[in-house]
This record gives sequence, C-alpha cells and structure tokens, in this order.
Amino acid sequence: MSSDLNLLFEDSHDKTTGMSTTSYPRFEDCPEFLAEEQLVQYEDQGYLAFENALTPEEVKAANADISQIIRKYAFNDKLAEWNLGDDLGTNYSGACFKKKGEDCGFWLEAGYEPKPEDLDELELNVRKLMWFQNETPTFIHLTQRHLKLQGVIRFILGTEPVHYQTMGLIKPPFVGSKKPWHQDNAYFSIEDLNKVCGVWVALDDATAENGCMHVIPGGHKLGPLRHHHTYDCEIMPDRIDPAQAVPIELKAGGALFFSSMLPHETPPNRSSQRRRAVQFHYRSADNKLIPKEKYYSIFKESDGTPATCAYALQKNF
Ligand SMILES: O=C(O)CCC(=O)C(=O)O
Repeated sequence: MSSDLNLLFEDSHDKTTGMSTTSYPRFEDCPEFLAEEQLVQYEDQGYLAFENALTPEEVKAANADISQIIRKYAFNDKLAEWNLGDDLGTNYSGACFKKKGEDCGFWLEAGYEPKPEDLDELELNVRKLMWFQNETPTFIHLTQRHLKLQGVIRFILGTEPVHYQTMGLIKPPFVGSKKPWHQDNAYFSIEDLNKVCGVWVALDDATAENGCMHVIPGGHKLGPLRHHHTYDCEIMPDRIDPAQAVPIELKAGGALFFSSMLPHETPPNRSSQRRRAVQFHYRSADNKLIPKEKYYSIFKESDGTPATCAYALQKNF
C-alpha cells in the first residue's frame, strides 16, 4: 500500500469483551475516487475505513436533523402514529413512532417508557431511525449527492449507485444495546449478493467502549451464513470466529464502507458518551429486488438451506 494514501495503523483495545486487539488500517482522508490498491483492499477484506468523509459542519447538521426528526414526530398525532412497544427485552421491541402512511420512523430502547413532556429524555433513548433520507436537505444531500460517500460507493459497485436503505443507529449512554453478528444481506432481497454496499458514518467519535463497528476481515468470502433469532437476528455462533474481529474506531465524520456479505456487530455502549451513526445502503442499478421466497434460493448455505432472517422467523429458529 503506498504511503501517499495516508494509511493509518493503530492498536485498539477492548478491555471488557476480550475481543481481538489487532491493529487495523484506516485511511486518513476519504477520497471521491478510490485508488486501485484501495479497491483491491475492499475486495480482499470486505471493507474500507476512512476518516474525514464528512466535514465537522456536515456532522453537526446531520446530528441537528436527527434531533429535529425525532422532535417533529414524537407524540405528534397530526403527523405520526405510535405504539409503546411490547418490552420483550429484544432489540427494537421498545416504543416506536412512525410518520403517518410512510416508513420513516424511530424506535426507542426496549424498556424505556417515553413521556410527551420530556422530549429531551425521549431523544436520549432513541435506538434506531429508518427511512429518513427525504426528511431534510442535509439527508437528501448525504444519501444522494455527497461527492465522497456516493463517489466511493460508485467505485465499489462499478456503476451508478441506487439508494436501497437508510438507518440512524444510536447507542444511548450506558444502555445502548448490542447489535449481534449479522450480514446485512440476511435482511435484504436482491438478485446479486455482491452488488450491494453499505456505508456506516460516525456522527460521534466511535470507540470500542461506546459501541463502534466490529468486522471480520475477509468474512464476506464465507458466503451466506445461517441466521437465527435470539434477542435479535444473528449469525449462528458456530459459523464465525469472533476472535478474528477487529474494531473500526472512527472519529465523528469517519466512514466505513462495507460489503453486505461482511459479518459485523456492535457491542453495547458501556460509556457515558452517546454514539450516533447513520448507515446508508446502495445497490447497483442492474441488481434487481426480488420476492423474499425467491431470495431463499440465493442467500442460502451450501446444503441449500436458506440463511435469511425472514426464513429464520418463518421457521421460528
Ligand atoms: O449498531 C450499529 O451501529 C450497527 C448496526 C447494524 O449493523 C445494522 O443495524 O445493520
């Protein structure tokens, strides 16, 4: 790897989980175009991490807009519908607020009871937002017109990216729950598993302590891995070796571009610092959406058994 690409190597230590502390590479600056070596690294490792994908102003605007979206729909009976959740102790079984007639919405940590008179506290307990890409000019820009984010994705997919999914992923201080090991393709329904790519953008400094992304380098080559449902949908424990995982710590504004076949997870937030991030997925224009039953014959293990979250839910395992 040539030095003019400003490749950073750092040691990172997870004191509690005992996970690998292997040093991992990330680049100092996110470009609009990838160098050949970077593309080779993406193909080999299944991911690329860059600092400075967003400017501090863009980070500030994105965080302000997340707050604005939450406050716009929370307990607003003109604009939103909500239910106060089942409190099953599973991820995303907490209260949920959704824009009327649309998919845009957000979920609170399971077990938290929101109160209309305390929106500050409510905001601090938001765990996930979805489908807010058209809610504000900042998110229209970030998901569809950002020179660096869409530039790198275009390079990875080798074609014009088509927006596929939007998420805001927030880990409240101390309680931010774990997202277990999974491959994003286990949730999707597309024809070509290799023509989908995600970008996870840190909106606060993301560390091993507050729940940064962890990936298994090269794990995208393992093929589809069986998922089952525990407190969330996750890869069966015997399919991967978490000791191979590396933490991808990033400063606010840093971005992780990763294959939708790459096993990844985020640990709980054990710190007093909130960890906010957004995650956008793109597919290539020729990668068609297909019905989930048809997808069972694509996202399957070598014995032919479907490996998706939908299949696991249907079969109840
Ligand atoms: O917790 C995070 O930030 C990542 C979550 C994630 O990978 C996902 O929801 O697909």
